[in-house]
Amino acid sequence: MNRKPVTFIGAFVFLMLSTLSLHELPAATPACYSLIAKLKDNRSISPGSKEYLRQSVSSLLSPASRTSFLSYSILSPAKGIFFSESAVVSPLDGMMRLDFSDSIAAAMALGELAASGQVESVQRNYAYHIDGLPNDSAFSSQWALDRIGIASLWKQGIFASALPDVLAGILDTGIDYLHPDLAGAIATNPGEMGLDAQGRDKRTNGIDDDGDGYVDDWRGYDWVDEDNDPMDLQGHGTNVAGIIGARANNGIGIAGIAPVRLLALRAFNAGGVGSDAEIAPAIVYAADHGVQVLNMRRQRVW
Ligand SMILES: [Ca+2]
Ligand SMILES: [Ca+2]
Ligand SMILES: [Ca+2]
Repeated sequence: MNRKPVTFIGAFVFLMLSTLSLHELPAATPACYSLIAKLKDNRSISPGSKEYLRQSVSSLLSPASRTSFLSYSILSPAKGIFFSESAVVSPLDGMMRLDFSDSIAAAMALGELAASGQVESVQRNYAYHIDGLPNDSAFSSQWALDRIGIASLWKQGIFASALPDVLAGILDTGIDYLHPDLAGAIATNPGEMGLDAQGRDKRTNGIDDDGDGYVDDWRGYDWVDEDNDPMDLQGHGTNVAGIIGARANNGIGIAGIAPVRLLALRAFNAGGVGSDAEIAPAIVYAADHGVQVLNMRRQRVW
C-alpha cells in the first residue's frame, strides 16, 4: 500500500491537534466530583466480590470522606470478568471511577488514597468540552483543504485507491451514521456481524460475539450511554467526520479529505462534555480495533 496518504492524514490531524491545543483552565476552577483510581491488589480479589472492592476503597478513606463516597464503576469493558485471572489484560483493568458527593470530598479522598500506599494510581476524573468549530462546515473544510494543498493530491488520484484501507477513529460526540455523505464511510466490526450459531443476527443478539467486552458493537460504541449506538446528538462529531471522510464526488454536501473508514467513538454527550472515564476506554478500544489515526480535540473544563 502506498504509505504517503497515511502519513499525510496523520500530519493533518496532528496539525489540527497542535493548533487547537488542549488548554487547562485556572487552578481556581471547581474540582470534579469523581476520581479515577486503581488499587494495588485488584488482581488478588476473588471472583464476584465486588462488595469487597467497595469496602477496600472505603477502608482507605477518613470517616468524613467515607460518608461522601457514593458509588464506583469499573472502566474496563469486561466488567463481569474483571476479577478473573483469565481476564484479558487491558490498560483499563482495575481502573475505577469513584464518585463523591462534592468536589471537596473528592479532593480529600484523592489525598487520602494517594497517601495510603494501597493504590497504583489515583487522579481526578477530569472533564473536557469538545473544541468548537465554525458553524459553517463548508468554510472550515475549505480552509483546511487550502492549507494542506489537497487539490494536487486529488488530481494525482492518490486517495481513491489507497485510503479505504485506513481506519480513522472519531473520538467525539458520535457520528450521524445515517447521514448520506457518511453512511458509506462508517467502519463496521466484522466480529459482530453475520449470523451466530443459532442463526441470529450478531448485531442484535445481545451477545459480545467477538469477546472485546462490548455487546453488539458492530458500528462503534457509545461510552456516554454505555450502549452500541454512537449516534451523534450534538453535531460536532458528524462535522469532524465529514471534514475527514465525507464521500467526494457524490453530489451531496462537502468533499472530505479522503475516503477513509470512520470509526464512531462517542465519549462526549449532547452538551459536548466528556470525562476521562469515557475517553480512556474509547482510546483503548480504538487501539484494540486497529485505528491508525485518532482524531480528538478537547479542552478541560474542570
Ligand atoms: Ca463485541
Ligand atoms: Ca452481538
Ligand atoms: Ca447511544
